[in-house]
Amino acid sequence: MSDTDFTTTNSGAPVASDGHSQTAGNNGVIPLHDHYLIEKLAQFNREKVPERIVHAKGGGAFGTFVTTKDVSAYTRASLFQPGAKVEMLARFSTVAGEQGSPDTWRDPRGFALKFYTDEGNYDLVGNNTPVFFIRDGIKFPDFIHSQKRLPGTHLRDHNMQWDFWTLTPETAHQVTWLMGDRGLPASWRKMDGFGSHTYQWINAAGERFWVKYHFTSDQGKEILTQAQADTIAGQDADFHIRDLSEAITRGEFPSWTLSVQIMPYSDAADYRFNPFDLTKVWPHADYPLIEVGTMTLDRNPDNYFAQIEQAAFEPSNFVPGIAASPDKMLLARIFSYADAHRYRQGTNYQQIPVNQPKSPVNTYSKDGAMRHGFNSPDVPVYAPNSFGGPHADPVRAAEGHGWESDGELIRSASVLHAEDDDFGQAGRLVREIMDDEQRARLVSNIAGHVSKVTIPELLVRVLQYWRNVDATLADRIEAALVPSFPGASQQSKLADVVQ
Ligand code: HDE
Repeated sequence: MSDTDFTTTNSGAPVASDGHSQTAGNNGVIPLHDHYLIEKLAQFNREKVPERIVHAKGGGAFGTFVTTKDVSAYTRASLFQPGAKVEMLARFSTVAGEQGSPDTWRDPRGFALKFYTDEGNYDLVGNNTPVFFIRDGIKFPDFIHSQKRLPGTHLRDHNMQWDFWTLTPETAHQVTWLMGDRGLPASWRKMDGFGSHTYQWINAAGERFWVKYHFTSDQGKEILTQAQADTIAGQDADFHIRDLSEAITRGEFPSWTLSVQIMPYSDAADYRFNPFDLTKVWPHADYPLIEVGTMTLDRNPDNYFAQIEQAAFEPSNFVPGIAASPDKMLLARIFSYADAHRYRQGTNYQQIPVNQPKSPVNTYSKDGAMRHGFNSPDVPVYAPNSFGGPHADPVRAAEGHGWESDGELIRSASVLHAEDDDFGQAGRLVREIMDDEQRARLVSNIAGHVSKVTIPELLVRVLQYWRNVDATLADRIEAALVPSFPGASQQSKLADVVQ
């Protein structure tokens, strides 16, 4: 008998039965000291950690990133040096659905990456869209509340969603992406990923650049129509998890080509719109894509809970040569993710194997629940010290110089650049980027979603929201909505009917 053939308690002691509680004779009482019965039931009650408040439903895999080009002129980060190869983890997810919700609901997709570099873990936690709904993190809880469930009925509500979106016009660009094809990828393998924010790269000479990340699927892009997605949602809630896992099992390893847009540090001040506004993209004509390398996923997790449910991605995990930017959303996220992990998994979440760096950890942190890694006993747990403990090395950290921050404390929208608006890029996306078929699906998707709005004055606001994006698009949406609203006709404007 091998040493894995017999059942044990969690403490390793062999157990007498897998199927019988201990009783005093037949039909006798169960003694309190049947601790194996108690251990099994108590462990069962504690199998869950709080699910992610957003991006709860997801899946992922391990792989490698290889830098195939030379971008050392822009960053000293070791993982982006020519020829560098690092292990990594990716997790893909929906945003609003709880655990168990269908993978094929319309939603942006999380595109979370953890690179186990020799300078510590670098986490790039993005989405499959290059922008986001809002540009200030203080609105994030409100935004998510409006996308999830009503407090009374616990039901999702289209009135709530459109109420928030139409009262927050900065959402228009991302809502256009969401209602378009990007909202329903056919497979995580066949969608692009983006860092979304503007980040900062610092090269070995200490020069700073602004950077945006683009991961282009080498499998191409494939989408679902709303009807296909609805059917799949009813047949297989785990459609995307299954697709990724089975592809890797078949040896079909998905890969993405990483390219970056680089903006010289000094361009930001006079650029035509705020380059740190997360609701905007940088036109490629202004800052073309520069190829960096390839990310390949080639290993499924051995244990979903241990390695994916417990994976802790955080935008605060920078490495030397990569830093934050004035993007208010990024700055808010830098607080929020580690806070979420401490809540979900406890203070020593970075000691869980999937979150452990593969580079040395020389911290003065100690103790705390579930600690199992610790410094050798002759290393002091305080600094400064005269007993050979680690000391900070600003040259190695290469924190860069951040950016100029000065002035009174204010609460206001960022300083207006000439093209700081809410609808311009959404309109260009519809008119210049989408083709006819994509525009037709966009109209149908929006009309399908808006047809569930039941408040007339909100419906008028929704029509104006889309008119601000593009008048032709609004006309088409209005025409597509007529059948959903009795009394409206092609002649009588929908807006007149619902007044
Ligand atoms: Fe998140 N987000 N987020 N988010 N987000 C979380 O962290 C948050 C935002 C994204 O696979 C949470 O571990 C704030 C933008 C992904 O584990 C939480 C703001 C983008 C994932 C959180 C944002 C994202 C999360 C929930 C506004 C794309 C899943 C659990 C400032 C650029 C990562 C957790 C994974 C998860 C906070 C906005 C992407 C609550 C405060 C913008 C892919 O901490």
